[in-house]
Amino acid sequence: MSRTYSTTRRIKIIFFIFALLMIAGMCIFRWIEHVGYVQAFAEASQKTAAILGSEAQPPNYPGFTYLRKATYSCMGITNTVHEYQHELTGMEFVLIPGGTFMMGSTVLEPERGVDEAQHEVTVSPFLISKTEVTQAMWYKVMRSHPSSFQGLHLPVESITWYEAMSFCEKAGLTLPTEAQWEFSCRAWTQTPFNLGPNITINQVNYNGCYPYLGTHEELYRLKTVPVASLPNINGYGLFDTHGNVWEWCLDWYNDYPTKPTVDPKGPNSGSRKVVRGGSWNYAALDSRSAERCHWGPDFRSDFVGFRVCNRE
Ligand SMILES: [Ca+2]
Ligand SMILES: [Ca+2]
Repeated sequence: MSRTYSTTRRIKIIFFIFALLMIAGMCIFRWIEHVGYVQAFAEASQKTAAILGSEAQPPNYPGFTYLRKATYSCMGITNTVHEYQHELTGMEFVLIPGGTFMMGSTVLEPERGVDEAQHEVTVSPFLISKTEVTQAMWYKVMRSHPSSFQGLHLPVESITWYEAMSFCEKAGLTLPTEAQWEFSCRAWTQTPFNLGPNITINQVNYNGCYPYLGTHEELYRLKTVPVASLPNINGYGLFDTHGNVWEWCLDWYNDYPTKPTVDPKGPNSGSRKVVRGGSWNYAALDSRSAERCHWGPDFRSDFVGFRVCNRE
């Protein structure tokens, strides 16, 4: 009896040690992976800063007037960019210098989605609007008032992906690709938000009943707010990349590629278009820089709008 018992016990101990070793091994692997991502970000950031620093003359973009050189700092990262005004709409754009970054969330990010696997992406320079498209801008181009919450400086919403594309066609613009959206949102940060590891309801218009990693109730505004009215400017001078309205992207939704890509535009076909950035009625976790959501291109709601980019 005692021999049987001690054999069983020995097996249990061996199994326990084996399990401990497995867990320790996984932790070390995840840690090494995380450190690798941090280094990749830092190297890419330095390269891009060097490229921009060597560029004396701002490039010309047809349909845009050059405004100024501007410097923005966020999370200890400083970016100097050129800014332009779109002549037809009057909207201000930032020239995002482009570069190579790790798109997606790190394995250590709380509340991350399974579709946010980190992968290396290179984006070429592009112009992106500093704010979501407002109702005033929409009216200027489309001569209609489709939004549920009415106000000229509120973001336009209740427009389908097709209607957003129709606005773009008429204005000589386009939607950002998902990669362009995340690159300009992050501005080289790798924290869950471009403002840091967390956000507050005073900075971002999300559903305050569901703060990120929080248990206490916060303010819930129940509506959109005027664009650029909350202190959430990011390291590239963009407002409301977190919250207010979700933003349509150009891409069909699908799993990310696993290999490094250059200027990815998503799959050739699909049934749902990517939206990014969360909104006034979604939890703070949905505002994370890496968060991906998707709806059919004919979906319409008072929490989905868009921002715009220049055409190539
Ligand atoms: Ca937004
Ligand atoms: Ca998601």
